[in-house]
Amino acid sequence: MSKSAFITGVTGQDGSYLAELLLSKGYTVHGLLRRSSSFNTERIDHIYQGPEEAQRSFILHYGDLSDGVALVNLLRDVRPDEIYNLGAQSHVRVSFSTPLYTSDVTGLSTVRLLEAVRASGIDTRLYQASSSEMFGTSPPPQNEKTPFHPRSPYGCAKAFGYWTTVNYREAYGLFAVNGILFNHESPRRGETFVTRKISRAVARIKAGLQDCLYLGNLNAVRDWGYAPEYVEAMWRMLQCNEPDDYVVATGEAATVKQFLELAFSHVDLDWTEFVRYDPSYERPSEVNALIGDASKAQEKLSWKPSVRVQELARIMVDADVALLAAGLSGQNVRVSA
Ligand code: NAP
Ligand code: F7E
Repeated sequence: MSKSAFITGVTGQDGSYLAELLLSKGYTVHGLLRRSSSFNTERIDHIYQGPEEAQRSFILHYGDLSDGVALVNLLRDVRPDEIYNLGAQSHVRVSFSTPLYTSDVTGLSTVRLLEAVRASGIDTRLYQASSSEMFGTSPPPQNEKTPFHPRSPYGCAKAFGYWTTVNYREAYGLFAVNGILFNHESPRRGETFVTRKISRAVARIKAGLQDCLYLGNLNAVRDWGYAPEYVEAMWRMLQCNEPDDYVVATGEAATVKQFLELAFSHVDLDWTEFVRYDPSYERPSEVNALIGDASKAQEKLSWKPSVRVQELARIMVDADVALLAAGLSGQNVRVSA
C-alpha cells in the first residue's frame, strides 16, 4: 500500500516542491486548495490530474485553513498517513498590515488542524512549518535551543503554532514535529519576497522593461537556502522513529546588498545604478540577522544543503530571464510589500 499525504499550502512555493517530491516517492498526495477569484494553481499546473483520470495520485480539495469543520471532514475522508501544514499568510511586512488575519490563518489554524486530527480520530503524523522569524532579536547563530523573540505579527503567530505543536505532542502523544526553516528561495518564490523581487527586476532591467528597483532595508542579514532541498528535510522529519523539532538552514549569511551584487553582476549590471530606496518597504520592527545552525538536522536526519547563496542567485536570475524570453513574466506592477 502506498502512503498518502495531505498538504495545506500546496499551491505555494514549498507545497509545490513537496508535492513533486512525495509523488516521486509513490505517495498519493491530497492538497488543500483555497478558493480564489483568479487562478492560484500556477505552481502545480504541471502535476495536475483531472477528475476524469482513472488512477489519480494528486487530488485537490477546496477548503480553507480558517474553516475548522471543513478540515475535520476532509481529514476524515482522506485519512492521510502524513500531514504537512504549510498554509499561511507568509509575508512578514504584510503581517503588520493584517495582524488579526495573520494571527488567525498563520497561528490559530495550527490548532484548528491539530484539533481536526483529534476529532477525526485518524492515526497520522504532522509537520508544522515553523520559521526562523520566531528567533527575532536573538543573536545568531540560532539553533533549536535559542529563545524566541519574534518581531512581527507573523513571527508571533508562528511562535504560537510552534508551541501548540509541541503541546499536542506532549499532551496527546501525537507524532507532531516543527521544522524551523530559515529563508529558502527558488524560481517559484512569490514575487514580493526580496530575492525574487530582485531576480525578476534584474531580468526586466536587462531586457529594457524596467528602469529601477525600489527596496527597503538593504542591511538585513539572511541565511538563504534552496527550497527543493528544504522540502526533503520536511519529509525526513516525518520518517524518524520519534517526533522532534529541527532547524533547517545553510549556516551561511548574506546581506540584501550582497544578494543584489550577486544577482545584478550575473548579467553584467551594477546594482548601484538601478536600486532606489523606498521607506514603505521597511518594517515597523525588523529582524536584523538570521543565520541557522542546522547541525542537529545534519546529525539526526543526514540532511545537508548543497546550494549556497551565489548559486541560488544565479538559478533565480536565469529562471526569470528564461520566463521573460518565453513571454511569461507579468506586467511591471509595484506592490507595497
Ligand atoms: P507561500 O509561497 O506564501 O505559500 C503559502 C500557501 O498558503 C499558499 O498555498 C497559499 O494559498 C496558502 N494559504 C494562504 N492562506 C490560506 C488559507 N486561509 N487557507 C488555506 N491555504 C492558505 O509560502 P512558502 O514560502 O511556500 O512557505 C510555506 C510555509 O513555510 C509557510 O507556512 C511559511 O510561513 C513557512 N516558512 C517559509 C519560509 C521560506 O523562507 N519560504 C521559511 C520558514 C517558514 P494561495 O496560493 O491561494 O495564496
Ligand atoms: O525579506 C528586506 C526585509 O520578505 C527579507 C518569509 O518566507 O522568511 C521570509 O521572511 C529581508 C527583510 O523575507 C525589501 O526588510 C528590503 O529584512 O524576503 P523577505 P523575510 O521577511 O525574511 C522567513 C523565514 C519566513 O518564515 C517568511 O514566511 O529583505 N527587504 N527591501 C525587503 N523585503 C521585501 N519583501 N521587499 C523589499 O522591498
